Amino acid sequence: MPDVMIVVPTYDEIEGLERTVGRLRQSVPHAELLIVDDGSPDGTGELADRLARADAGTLVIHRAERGYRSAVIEGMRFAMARGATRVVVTDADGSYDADSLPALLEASASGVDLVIGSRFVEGSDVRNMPPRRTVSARLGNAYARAMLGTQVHDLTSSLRVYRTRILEQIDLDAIRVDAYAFQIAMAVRIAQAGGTIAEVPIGFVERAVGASKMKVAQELDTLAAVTRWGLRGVRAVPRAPR
Ligand SMILES: Nc1nc2c(ncn2[C@@H]2O[C@H](COP(=O)(O)OP(=O)(O)OP(=O)(O)O)[C@@H](O)[C@H]2O)c(=O)[nH]1
Ligand SMILES: [Mg+2]
Repeated sequence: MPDVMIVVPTYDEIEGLERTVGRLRQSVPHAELLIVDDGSPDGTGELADRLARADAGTLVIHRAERGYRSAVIEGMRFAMARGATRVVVTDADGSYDADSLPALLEASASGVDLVIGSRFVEGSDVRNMPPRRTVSARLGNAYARAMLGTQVHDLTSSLRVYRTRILEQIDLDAIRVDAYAFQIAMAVRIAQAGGTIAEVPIGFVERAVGASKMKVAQELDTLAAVTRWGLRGVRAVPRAPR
């Protein structure tokens, strides 16, 4: 059984999926890769089946329901049931550089429960991010850091490596928020479960193909969730790494 499972949630990613999967498989050949597609109307699911037929290390789940959070959680559960010790989650659009993954896995192998591929730490290489997005991501992260009392600079990155031993201690069904707020909620839950969190610099290029599924509404939802949690005294202070 592979030690590492890469979970790639997809919705209408026909333009970028094959390249992204190819790069991930090349970068971390010992890992299995699971595509979780929610019945994409553009045929992403059929493309995923074709990729899986051609490569024993690529697997697919087709779901009738729709949603980033539930797709990621279903992928995490699949990985845990398969005996993986680490679950990578990343996007299908190729924004997160697959070549960054080995460094994240190294940090994870040293025992860190959540390794975040960070766009906002020394050494990261972010390209083509429109100023509006950079400003909202940086301001949003600064606000979340202040409200939740954490040091993490990129709470909303969707390239992450989770150790399954910490996922097993979290009630994943209790997380009701989605998109960026889901990323923050996972960091909060891991800190509350006594887990460790580290950030590793990555390469990031703003989506070049396909349409965005994340909208301004989700940024506002995230702001509202962080405000709610902060006022309620929720804190995301991870255990210090040994
Ligand atoms: N299975 C599934 N995947 C989804 C859903 N919504 C988004 N995704 C996937 O989640 C990943 C992140 O979505 P993106 O649209 O890239 O979000 P983003 O990176 O914030 O925004 P962009 O600037 O457009 O790249 C992509 O791989 C999407 O295909 C969904 O409802 N179901
Ligand atoms: Mg993206």
